[in-house]
Amino acid sequence: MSVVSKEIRGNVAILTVNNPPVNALSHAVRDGLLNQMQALATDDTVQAIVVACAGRTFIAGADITEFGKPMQAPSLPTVVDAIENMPKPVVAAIFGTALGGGLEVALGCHYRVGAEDAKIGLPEVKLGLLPGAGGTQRFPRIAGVENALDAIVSGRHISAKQANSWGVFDGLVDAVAGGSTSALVDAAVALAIEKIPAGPRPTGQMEIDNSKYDEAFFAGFRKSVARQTRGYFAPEQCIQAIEAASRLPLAEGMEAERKLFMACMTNPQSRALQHMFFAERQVGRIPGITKETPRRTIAKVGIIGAGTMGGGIAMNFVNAGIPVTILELQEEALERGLKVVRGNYERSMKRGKLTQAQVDDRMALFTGTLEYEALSDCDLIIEAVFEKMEIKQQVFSKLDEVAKEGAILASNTSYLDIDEIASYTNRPGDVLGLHFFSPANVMRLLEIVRTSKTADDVLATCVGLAKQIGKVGVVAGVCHGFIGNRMLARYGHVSALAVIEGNTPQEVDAALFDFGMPMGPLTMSDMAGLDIGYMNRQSMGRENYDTTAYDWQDKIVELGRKGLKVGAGIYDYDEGSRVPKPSAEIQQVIDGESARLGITRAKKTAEEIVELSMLALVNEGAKILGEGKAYRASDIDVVYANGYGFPPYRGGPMHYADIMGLDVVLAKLQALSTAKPDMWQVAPLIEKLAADGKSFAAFDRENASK
Ligand code: 3H9
Repeated sequence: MSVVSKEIRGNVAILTVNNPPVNALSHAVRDGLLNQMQALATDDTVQAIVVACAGRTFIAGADITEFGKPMQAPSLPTVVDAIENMPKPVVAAIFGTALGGGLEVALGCHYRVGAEDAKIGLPEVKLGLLPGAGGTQRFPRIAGVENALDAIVSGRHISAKQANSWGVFDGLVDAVAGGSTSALVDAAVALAIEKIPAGPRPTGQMEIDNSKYDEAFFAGFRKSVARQTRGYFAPEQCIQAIEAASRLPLAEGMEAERKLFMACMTNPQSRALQHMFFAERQVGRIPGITKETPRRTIAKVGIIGAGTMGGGIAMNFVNAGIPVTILELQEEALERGLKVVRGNYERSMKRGKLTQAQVDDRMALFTGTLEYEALSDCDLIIEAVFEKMEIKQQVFSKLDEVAKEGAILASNTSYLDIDEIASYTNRPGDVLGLHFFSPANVMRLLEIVRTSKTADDVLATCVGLAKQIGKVGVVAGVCHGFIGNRMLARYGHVSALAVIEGNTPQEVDAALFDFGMPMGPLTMSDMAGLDIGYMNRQSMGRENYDTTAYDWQDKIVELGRKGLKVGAGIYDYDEGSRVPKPSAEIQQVIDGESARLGITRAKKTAEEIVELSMLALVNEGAKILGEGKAYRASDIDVVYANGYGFPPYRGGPMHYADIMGLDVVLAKLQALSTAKPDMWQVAPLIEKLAADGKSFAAFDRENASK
């Protein structure tokens, strides 16, 4: 079957795009659409046209794999213009997701019919782009400037019902939900026939009443999104393009859009964001796991521990409709935990995200228990108890007694050896780590930690489950801190040392905040609680870590300043406030410690702090990769962007290193290693890749083809 086929029904031609998996607008599709349109323009037997799609969705956008390669004509704007300029009505039949260039094609059509469960969107901004085939010009004309700003600057998916209320659709039909689209196509054909007398209604010729869209209006909008768009290049270009739409006729607006689109396309952010897009889709590919690998059914989940973590983890499953039994040892703790969960849902309700009935339905999926035996019918049991091996040992020995055969037993540990945890059961193949990030109901990252004995079907099940509960699940091997926290330790080391060697905490934090991190590392330590690192160091023994870097932090904890939770840490906090304020007392502690250690304080520049922090992340990332504890460099990028707030527009630390060039990275690491050999042992993988003139991306590609 051709990528764009034609069926004639009476005097209506139905063009069907068939380019699995998502009908992306590859060269063949653009060419096919244009050729068919050109032929139909002069075909007197056809008086109206329907644009439909085969498979699981309407066109989901331009073909991202073609970006960065020379464009093969026809361009998408040419195709969309050709559709809009057709002398006979053209109707789009939309189901699944009409995204990006796909929605632009639909906007080029004169009318649109949608399935009720369809979604539309212009998500280009998430790829560092703007809708470049007229989307910024046509969408405001049809949906209004406010709605266009909302949709294009956020890139979010919009339900057909909402889009219908904005005037995007001319009719909705019943949900398709993976079934047949024949009723949708029938409705589109009927509308096409109905519109023959009226003829085309080009979106581009619709007028925008721009009296209220003055500079102040756009300035107000910019301010309203400033926090979410900080550091990103594309959102501002999107706003300027929509501003152009509100002031200029289509042809001139299209010119403005093209210039802004090219500025985005050539900005490094777009390459980084496209890298993230594909990286997130790679994480599910696990060597040795195929479609044929059996999966276990997860119909009921048990959670041990109703603290913040346990409750948050439980919410993920309940939100996906999976009932949860949550175990605590004390009635009081159980009640407290369930109250926190209810409170979270009620806050969502207040923000209009859930109805009372939905809150009640979700709470009904929770069962609280004080007895391990109540977990005996669970298909997956996750423990989220205190981080101590003896406690984990007790929990897993007990689970081994009560869990049914075939149940998956998971630990949410952040650091502990899961091989050892598994050894406390008689079924180590059923054991793995499911490391959620706090707050567990919000953070997208899930590290799926495979032990030396985890069975393939257990791993495959959990990889699928991650997607089902809306997480991005990255598989890691067992090592101290797995991927994310192992790298975080090196990053924290750099910032702790920078402070004792001469910078103030706020200088270190500002450098990394300005780089794009949501907060600096020292603010983050205050937030997480300084006592965690303190206890960890106490258990390690002074000979096993860099005391110079951390003694000042230990002093702070010993002053009773454990961080935000007690209103004082590295920073001061006003009563009830989460805003860190520089502390004169702490600066004295730091200066005193520097003097005690005989350090002559000298400031590093913000650039130096950022560079050292990145080198620390990359060097550790490369060790993790070289040891096979991560499958891909891009998996590491996904971990850092989704679990630690690394700015996605920089593509993750490994992509960042590729952009620097691994030869440059190696030279810098070697210099650091000469000065501080203990801290900066160069990762052998960086030495090897740099010697071969290769990048981490090349390493990933080579491994994928093995
Ligand atoms: C654009 O349109 C620019 C224009 O404005 C201007 C031009 C001048 N291209 O996500 P999934 C692949 S920018 C190529 O796992 P789901 C994907 O890599 C584009 N490939 O499925 C994966 O491949 P594989 C604006 C694409 O059901 C497979 O399809 N559009 C594209 O969870 C399945 O994907 C977007 O940004 C693409 N456009 O979600 C939409 N899209 O199996 C991007 C997907 O080999 N796409 N693939 O790993 C999505 O958001 C989701 O894929 C979608 C389906 C919601 C459609």
